[in-house]
Amino acid sequence: MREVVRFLQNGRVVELADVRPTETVLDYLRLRRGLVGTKEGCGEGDCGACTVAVGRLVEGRLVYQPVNSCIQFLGMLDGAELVTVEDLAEDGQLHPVQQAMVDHHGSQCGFCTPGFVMSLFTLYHAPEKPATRKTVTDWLAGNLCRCTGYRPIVDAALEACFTEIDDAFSRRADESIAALQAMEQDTRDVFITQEEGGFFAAPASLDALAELAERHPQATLVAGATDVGLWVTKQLRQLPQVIWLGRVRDLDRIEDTPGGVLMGAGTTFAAAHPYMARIDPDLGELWRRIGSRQVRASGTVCGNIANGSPIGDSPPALIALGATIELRRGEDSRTLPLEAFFIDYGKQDREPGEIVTGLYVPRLDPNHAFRCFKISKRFDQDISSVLCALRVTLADGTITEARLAYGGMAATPKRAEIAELALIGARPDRPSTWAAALKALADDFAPISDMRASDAYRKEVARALLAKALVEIGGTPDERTRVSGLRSGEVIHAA
Ligand SMILES: Cc1cc2nc3c(=O)[nH]c(=O)nc-3n(C[C@@H](O)[C@@H](O)[C@H](O)COP(=O)(O)OP(=O)(O)OC[C@H]3O[C@@H](n4cnc5c(N)ncnc54)[C@H](O)[C@@H]3O)c2cc1C
Ligand code: FES
Ligand code: FES
Repeated sequence: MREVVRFLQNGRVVELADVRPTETVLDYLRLRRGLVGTKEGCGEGDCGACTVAVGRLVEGRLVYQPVNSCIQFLGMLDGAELVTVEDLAEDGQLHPVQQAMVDHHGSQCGFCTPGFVMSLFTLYHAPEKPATRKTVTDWLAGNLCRCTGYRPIVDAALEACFTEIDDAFSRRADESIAALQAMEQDTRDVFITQEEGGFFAAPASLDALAELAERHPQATLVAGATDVGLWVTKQLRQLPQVIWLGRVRDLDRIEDTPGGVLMGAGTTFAAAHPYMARIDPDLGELWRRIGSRQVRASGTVCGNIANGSPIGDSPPALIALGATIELRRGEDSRTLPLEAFFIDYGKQDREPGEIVTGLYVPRLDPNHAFRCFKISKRFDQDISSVLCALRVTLADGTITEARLAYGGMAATPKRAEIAELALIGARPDRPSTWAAALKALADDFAPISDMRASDAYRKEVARALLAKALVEIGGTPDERTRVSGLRSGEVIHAA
């Protein structure tokens, strides 16, 4: 058992014994360390003013990801390298990304600037990225600026981030990797006790996690904290007992198997992105539009499922693909079709103390066609109003099986079972044959009106998206369109 959290900063290992379970990295930096370069804007992962870089080993390589420090708990830094805006300049010389921001007038009031700089730092260090404006705008979608305007910032990025990597971090990379490897080899479970039974725990193995979760069924499981962080910063909830999944060995494994993709519950959206894009370009595009770089770097796919939200982006698409989920309580494991996990609003098929351990996403067969579309008020970094995903099995152009799932249309992500039945026997290239399926959606769903969309809008969009999917599937290859304009197999930089 280890009773301290350990991370690397500025080439030295920081050890902390006094770690409150939900103390954020931002509060630690600003309030405890007096490092006020990292700013607090929204406190909910939206604006990026609080962005720091977190370096971790990925297959022996040091990879820096942008992270929203306002919703990241301090204990989650265990085993990682933390880089803040104060760490960048070297001997009075600005880092290349800082200098480019100055040269291109990328800052006015300056409040957002440290966050942009840290996102640019991670882009600077990213390997093999296409030097395009699209790469930059995707990378910066999680950083908002209210006064400069984005063009000078994008210009700064284009100048600074696609050159040879040469800074203090690249020069001491071998030492940093050695320090991170040494931390990785410490396989003791972390357990930091608080008053009145509280704790921050970071078990190192799946067995230890399962045992701990069973023993403390009331504890909060935390994966990437992109939901749980907001419970603390926005709902001011007290979470005295936290079990963080991020140290569990191999829980972040992801692999292609002959039939599909197998991922552990620690797999982030960012890590899963290239795998999902290889299943289908629409899925890759959906993934790219989930949150921002910062959110995708921390948020996990299984967290997006376990939270039970009716508007999570991944569940409808994964349900349409026929994904299955794996759960474990104590020593007992079970597997469920993903749709069976969602019982009702706020109610999932998960016992107290039970953890989601992984997910299996089948690949498409040659006789399958798949489409999925996300409708949100803002294109990037916004929650869906409606999400539609369709997988059909075709024989000689006729649908023999359909899996049609929606988000934002019911209290849970849900299959449109009546419309699915109506699709059987229809031909995507003959709209008259699927008119009944469009109509059947009214029997499948009675959506609500809320801040994102009215019930009438949701119904209309649900029909329109199904029609769009069928028109695209039924068209000739030349006529087929994809929302993003990506062709099959084409992926924008996903690492
Ligand atoms: C700014 C912002 C933008 C976002 N945009 C989108 C978006 O566009 N689309 C979208 O779908 N989502 C979006 N989200 C939400 C999305 O990031 C989360 O739903 C995320 O996927 C949750 O995963 P996590 O690892 O962060 O989970 P956490 O926040 O750590 O946990 C979420 C819930 O799942 C439980 N949990 C986590 N892992 C497990 C497990 N293995 N077993 C059992 N329970 C578990 C936790 O106890 C908690 O109840 C956004 C979030 C933010 C902050
Ligand atoms: S303060 Fe806005 S994302 Fe953290
Ligand atoms: S420079 Fe003022 S918010 Fe960006």
